[in-house]
Amino acid sequence: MGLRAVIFDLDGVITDTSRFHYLCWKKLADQHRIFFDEEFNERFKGVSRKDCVRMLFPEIKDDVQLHELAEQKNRYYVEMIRQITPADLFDGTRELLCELHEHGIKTAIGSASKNTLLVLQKLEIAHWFDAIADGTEVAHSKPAPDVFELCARKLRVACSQCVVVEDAQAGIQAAHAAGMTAVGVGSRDLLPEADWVVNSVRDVDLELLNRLVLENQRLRAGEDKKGRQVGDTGGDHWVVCRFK
Ligand code: B16
Ligand code: MG
Repeated sequence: MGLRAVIFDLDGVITDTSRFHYLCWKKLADQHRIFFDEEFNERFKGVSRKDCVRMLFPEIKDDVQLHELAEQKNRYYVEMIRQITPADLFDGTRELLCELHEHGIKTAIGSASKNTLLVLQKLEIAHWFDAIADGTEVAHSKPAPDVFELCARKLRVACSQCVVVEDAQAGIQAAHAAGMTAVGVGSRDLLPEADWVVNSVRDVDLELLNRLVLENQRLRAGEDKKGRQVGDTGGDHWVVCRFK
């Protein structure tokens, strides 16, 4: 019972690379005179490069052409992430990881990005995690549960004892599809399905994560078998009973 592992999304959760992804898609879209803005970009968060390029160019069916466009975007992105340094790690990440490790909680990175290792190397934090799973290792990207299930297998922890920290709606859905608890980083409007929403990792601590896992485990155990929404008591906290 209780929390045993925390899986962190990479882009947009522990560093601001989601901004870089946006700027690179925007550059590509502008070159092709396609409208692209931050609202449209929300749909790209947590989604594989291949799926993003299909969304940006829905009229193009030729795989070779789509692949070349995706490669172009990636060249822009790789160039941009060269500038990342350890100072680009979001505030609170190091402290949270230390707290988790001190209490024997395992940690992992679960990212859709095929550039995950490069970004972790630039941040100099790859060795802080017990496991890393990324877009190079899974067949289906978020909202499919694959990358988080792979993290759980690598950590040898049951999915029900994992919390995922995510900034993308696709990532929240992937966590839930894996049977994990999901903490959203961002706004409740954009992450309506998250079990809890925070502004940043600074607002996350062991006590919160443990409480959310226990709540979901109680729901799973059948305290509310009706599959209805269990609203809460106030604040911005509400739990969706998914375990029907
Ligand atoms: P790449 P995450 C995701 O990373 C990004 O949110 C998403 O915008 C990007 O398209 C995807 O990685 C693939 O990235 O082109 O580097 O393989 O949020 O799951 O850490
Ligand atoms: Mg993300």
